Amino acid sequence: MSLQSPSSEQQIEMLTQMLRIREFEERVKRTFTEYPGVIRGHTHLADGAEASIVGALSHFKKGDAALATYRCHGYPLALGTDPKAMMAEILGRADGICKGLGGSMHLTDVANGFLGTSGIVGAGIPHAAGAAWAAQIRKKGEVVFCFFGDGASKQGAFHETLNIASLWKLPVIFVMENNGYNVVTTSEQEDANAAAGQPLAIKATSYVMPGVTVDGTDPLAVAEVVGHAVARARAGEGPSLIESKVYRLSAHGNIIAPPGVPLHYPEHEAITVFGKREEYEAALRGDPVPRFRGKLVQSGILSGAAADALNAQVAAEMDVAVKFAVASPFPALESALDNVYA
Ligand SMILES: Cc1ncc(C[n+]2csc(CCOP(=O)(O)OP(=O)(O)O)c2C)c(N)n1
Ligand SMILES: [Mg+2]
Repeated sequence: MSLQSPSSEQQIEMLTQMLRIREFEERVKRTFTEYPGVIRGHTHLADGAEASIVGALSHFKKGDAALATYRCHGYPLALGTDPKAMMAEILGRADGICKGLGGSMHLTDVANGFLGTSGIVGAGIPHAAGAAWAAQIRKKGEVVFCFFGDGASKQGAFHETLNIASLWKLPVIFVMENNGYNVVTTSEQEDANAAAGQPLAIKATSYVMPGVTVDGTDPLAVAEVVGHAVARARAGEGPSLIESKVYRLSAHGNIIAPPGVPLHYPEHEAITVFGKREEYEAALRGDPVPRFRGKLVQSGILSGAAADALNAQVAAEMDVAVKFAVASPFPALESALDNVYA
């Protein structure tokens, strides 16, 4: 089945979303030094994965759902969650999207189809199958986008879910974002010690579904393969597995510092821990955000001036989000047990 290529407007929208994600996360990073102590939990950034997130979610329609891991700021931003409410959530404030009770690792925005995230590696995968089962029962052609990391593909939950999703032909698209790292384990170590079979998309074969590896730094390439998987799922033909190859441009997560202690993200672990300066610098040269911007300018889809204006507009939007979040009050103490059911 042939897919329509994204129009110029759609490509500009993709770039806008990629820039918004990058700028938002730059603010998260900067907030650690500009407002020391205001972020009290862990944050995990997705810089390097913006093209994968935006390319995949370019097929999201109202009624669809998405779930992700703790590396989760990009998905709700791409789905329309207000960055002010997201930043307030990360700062644990009452105006946060989860009223300040979730923080960075537990962002949820059901109204926009973002069903949630988890700090437990692989936890969202069976949840996605549940949401897809509900969609199948509703019979409206809705699909579920399930994002997780390469490390999560070694969890039992991944294998059990792919099995049942295939058997029941659930409308779910499993997007494994392979960023080459699993906290302090590199791809090479994973390949040798933890992953029986490469590329990881080969796992799909065991569960009788399509499995494709794609360059996750190219939003158009991701949109193409995910588009086929979405069409298949909407047609009732079942799930697919996409291995989207990205690169983790930041450290695994921030280091939690006590309030008042200035904190910088360390130079990326690829250099400081693994001694992979060349690998890191090559990944920086292929940074998907400036690369896609350059591609649109070069092809005449966007003028240089329009691209600069877009950058400025997005930066201003995210400055407002930080100011809003910092000014937002903390939740009332009595709300601490709200939404606790057991
Ligand atoms: C069940 C479980 N086991 C171990 C951990 C510790 N842990 C946190 S992140 C992580 C790495 C996961 O790697 P990957 O799935 O590739 O995601 P990435 O962080 O690279 O996006 C691990 C092992 C955890 N949070 N949950
Ligand atoms: Mg990983």
